[in-house]
Amino acid sequence: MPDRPLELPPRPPVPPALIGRIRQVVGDRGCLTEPQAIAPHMKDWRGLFVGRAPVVVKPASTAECAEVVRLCAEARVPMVPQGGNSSMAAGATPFEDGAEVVISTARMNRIRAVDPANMSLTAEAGCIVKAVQDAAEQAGCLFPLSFGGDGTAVVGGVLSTNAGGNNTLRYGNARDLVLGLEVVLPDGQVWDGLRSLRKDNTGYCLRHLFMGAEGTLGIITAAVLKLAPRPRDVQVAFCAVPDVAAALRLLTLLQGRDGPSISAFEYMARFGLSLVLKHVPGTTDPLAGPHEHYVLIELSSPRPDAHLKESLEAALAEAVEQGLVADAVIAASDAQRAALWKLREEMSDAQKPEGGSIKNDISVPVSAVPAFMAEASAAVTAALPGIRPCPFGHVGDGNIHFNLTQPEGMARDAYMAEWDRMVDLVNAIVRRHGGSFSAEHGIGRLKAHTLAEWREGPEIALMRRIKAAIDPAGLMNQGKVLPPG
Ligand code: 2HG
Ligand code: ZN
Repeated sequence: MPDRPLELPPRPPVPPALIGRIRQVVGDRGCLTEPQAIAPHMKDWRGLFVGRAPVVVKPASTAECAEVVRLCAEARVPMVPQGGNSSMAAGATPFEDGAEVVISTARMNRIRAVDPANMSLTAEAGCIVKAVQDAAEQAGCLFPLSFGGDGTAVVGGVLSTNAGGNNTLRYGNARDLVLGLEVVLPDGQVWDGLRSLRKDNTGYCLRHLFMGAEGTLGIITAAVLKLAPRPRDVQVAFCAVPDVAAALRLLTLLQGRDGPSISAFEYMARFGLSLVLKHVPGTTDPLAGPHEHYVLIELSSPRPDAHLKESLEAALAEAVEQGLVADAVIAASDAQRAALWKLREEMSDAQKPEGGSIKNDISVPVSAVPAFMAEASAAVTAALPGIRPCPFGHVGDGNIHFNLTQPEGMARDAYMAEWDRMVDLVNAIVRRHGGSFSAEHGIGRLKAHTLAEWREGPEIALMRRIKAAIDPAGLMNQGKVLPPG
């Protein structure tokens, strides 16, 4: 396991009197202290860290949340904001010393308003992303943020981490989908920035500070989200490509023919697909024989008569002629479309039964993906023979999950002890290509120490000054995002 101790002076335990005062605000339902009830909130989604806290608070409203934060701030007790607790970087898990109050947004889960004429929707932080997608659909619209974990992740969490997902190349990251925010600040004040304006040039754009801050600057309690027109023609193809460079040439070809219709362009290697086929019941290989590299393409349009199937068929025929596609299938029904997407979305879970997985959520310029993949595979294989690279992800926007499955037969703990060595090797290559060590999963506890190595000049100092200005007592999500010091 990666070793990420809290580099702070010892912190005092949470005073029992504070817990009593919090209980008066949120009631018994909102104040969990039973070990069984709080256990799920102590462990990060990846199972890398198990923390401890004497209480998990679940306010039912912004007013309750603000009062809880005010009480903690008054008592100088550190707080850990938590959404769906599905952070891939342990951004929402308390440390092991039991000195923090976990504040979960789970009960703040109302859709406050849907405004199809303004193409916006106002949701509270605890709304599951899938519920927002469903509410948008009922209004004849689309909430375009979509990823494998969207049935667990919640609005506050995806905005706090600026999540990406499968449709970034068309609709942007989470922060691009936000018009306004409501935030409980670290002293308990509420900033009501729930404006739903498309144009609003009124000074510094504060909402963007809280997105990507992973709860270190306050707790996002609600957001006005942008909607898009609901697609009525959606086509999905699953293609075998001879190599990663061909995948990119296929992307360029598609962009030239039908760029605005591309809503996803995802990469999978055979190894990852073979794990899905092996471990996920009900999955089958959609192509006749095995291939080393695959892409999943989705085209979509709000026009029911967009003829995307014909367009996709013509593009793929051209790609076959050019040697960019070896084999392909286009889904002929909703069920087939879902089955093809399942192969991609199960990629993460399918790695778990194979033992330890070291994850690199990296991005490089799209054009650099083939070189990055070749160099990174060679480097890790040379450093640890038998290691099994499992690259997949959002190649259309340059974000590759360069995951590394442990060698067969190696002890899991021994493999996980290689975490930093493997990640450093990969990151050195990412850096050479002008990429990022954290593309869409955030920094959390896992990568806080790395940030300092990657940000030079005034950047870290500026971040620290912003942190000090908004959270002068430094109580929000200590030890996450910003490197210690
Ligand atoms: C995905 O794209 C997620 O499926 C998870 O971002 C990636 O498990 C991972 O590394
Ligand atoms: Zn991803």
